Amino acid sequence: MQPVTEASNDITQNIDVASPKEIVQLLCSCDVEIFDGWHGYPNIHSNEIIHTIGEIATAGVEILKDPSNNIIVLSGCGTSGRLAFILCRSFNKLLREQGMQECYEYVIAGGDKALFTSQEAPEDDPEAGIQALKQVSQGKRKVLFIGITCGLSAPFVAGQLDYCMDNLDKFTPVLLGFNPLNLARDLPIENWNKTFLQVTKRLEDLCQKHSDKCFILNPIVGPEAIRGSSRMKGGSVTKILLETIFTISHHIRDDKNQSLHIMVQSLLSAYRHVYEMTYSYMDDIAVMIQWAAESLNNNGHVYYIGVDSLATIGIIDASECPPTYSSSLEDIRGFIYGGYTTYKNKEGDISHHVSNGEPFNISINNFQENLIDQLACNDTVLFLLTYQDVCNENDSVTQLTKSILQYTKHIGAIYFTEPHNPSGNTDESTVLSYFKHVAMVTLPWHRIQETISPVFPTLSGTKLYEELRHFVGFLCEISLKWILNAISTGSHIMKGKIYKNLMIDVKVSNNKLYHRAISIIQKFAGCSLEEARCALIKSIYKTDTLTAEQGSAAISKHIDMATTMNKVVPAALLIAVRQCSVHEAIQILNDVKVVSKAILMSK
Ligand code: F1P
Repeated sequence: MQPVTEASNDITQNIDVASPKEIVQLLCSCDVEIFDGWHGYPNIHSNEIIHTIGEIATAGVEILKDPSNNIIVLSGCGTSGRLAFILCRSFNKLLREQGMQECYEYVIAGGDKALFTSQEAPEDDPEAGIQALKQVSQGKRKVLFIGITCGLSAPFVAGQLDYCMDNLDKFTPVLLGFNPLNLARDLPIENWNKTFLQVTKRLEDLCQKHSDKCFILNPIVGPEAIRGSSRMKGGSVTKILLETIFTISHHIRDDKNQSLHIMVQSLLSAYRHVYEMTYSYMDDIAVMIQWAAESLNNNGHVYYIGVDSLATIGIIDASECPPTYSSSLEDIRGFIYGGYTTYKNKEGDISHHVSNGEPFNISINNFQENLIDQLACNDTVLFLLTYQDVCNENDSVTQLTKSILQYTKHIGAIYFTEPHNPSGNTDESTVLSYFKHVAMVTLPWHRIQETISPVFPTLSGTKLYEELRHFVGFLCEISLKWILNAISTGSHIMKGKIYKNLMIDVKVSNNKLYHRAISIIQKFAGCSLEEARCALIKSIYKTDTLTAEQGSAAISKHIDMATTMNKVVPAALLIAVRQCSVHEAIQILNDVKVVSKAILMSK
């Protein structure tokens, strides 16, 4: 059986021919599975999952008692590592505000470069994971380690979990992912002696022996809207669960008598209210998908411009498009006021340390210096703002908006009003008047307040709002994540990148994606696994006759070659479907341009 995270979602079978509004409706129907679950598997509201969330939150409380000697490490690859970064950034800010020492650390395979571009090789390397974990936890007494891998598959995380299990006196390992445990990846990991499934089984056994020392959190949220695109539901549920866990850890430090079960339920319900509210802005999201699609279809660009944490969501959404849609690094980009100083990643400004620094230029200054003069009418610019941001950056947002308007009319804003007092003020309406379209998003604060007030019986009104300001920030971020995921996914669908609900032109840039590519070829060509594998390798080495060496090379060798190549999987598909030569397949792709059309013509 296929892992749930790699399966095709029945809901989105026709998403490739949907209108922008229909795309948003389909994504909405898919995302509800985060809350309602899928096919009777345990979901985020199941008792055992709520219990585990409470247990991990309690383990967090122990760490927070001594933040100078203890740390919480969040680690993952790709999107999972990027979310680890955002979460650490937010909770360290909360610690600073509470006058405490920062103790959240993120680890991302490939280091900070991977926050902006995909870094393939380290994701498949358990030893790299172990080394990164050793480095970050050196000299610490207790470590709560959260290994995030949506597919229960990343070798980088497998190595780290295994290392934690060898050192249980110091580490409390937690595995976070979204497949049933028996569907964890059971394929050999190069240069290592265990599969992910074996590591999972070891952890499961240890959880039974030491129920307060190791945890597995794996609610099932159903297959992704675009097959395997775990940045979507996988990323959202990662964010929801970890924010719930650590918000609780921070709030029960002084008040242990609270019912953990009620706390968890209440916070999760708040996210559901926000999910419902977000998709009620369907028409606004559809307008922005249409704009972004027009830009991508006319060789234009989409730029997200934001302040503080909303900007980080924008930068991350943009960074996921090249690995997900094989798009160029320039197609969709994100920028943040204050650049790296505000971004607060560990390695600071890395634009000077890399050969092509352009995708790493993330500050508004870079946008103003390098891009604004090149803007054209086929570009879309979307501002990501909260009420507070508009108050703080009023003049500069106004100036920038006016300058952009000289070049393009596709300038919009996703604007989060002040939920506690959404009546608005004049500054706000002046700034917003420059945008051609504004999605005015208002969090359902009254409903949220009703849901969470039993958790904070001594607080109400403004006091409750102030106490939970950071949580309100999380709710705006998840709402924005849903909106931007819809815009970037929808616009690539309208560019013809998707066939049914499948990204055919997937980059073969890590082990998981190599196996996904073979399964795509097998499914669409209706051929055997071996025939699909051969077609893929022929496409990678651009040859009709494989040498013995090519045929038997390690998977990592194929990945090394394929990572920098274009249209490897579409060409392999044509080879398998038409039984044609590599040359002919490439010729067809060059003539037809839109991959899904080339495949359709060949079926
Ligand atoms: C990690 C990951 C994804 C990325 C791509 C390759 O996945 O880097 O974030 O989108 O699918 O793999 P996982 O370990 O969280 O399953």
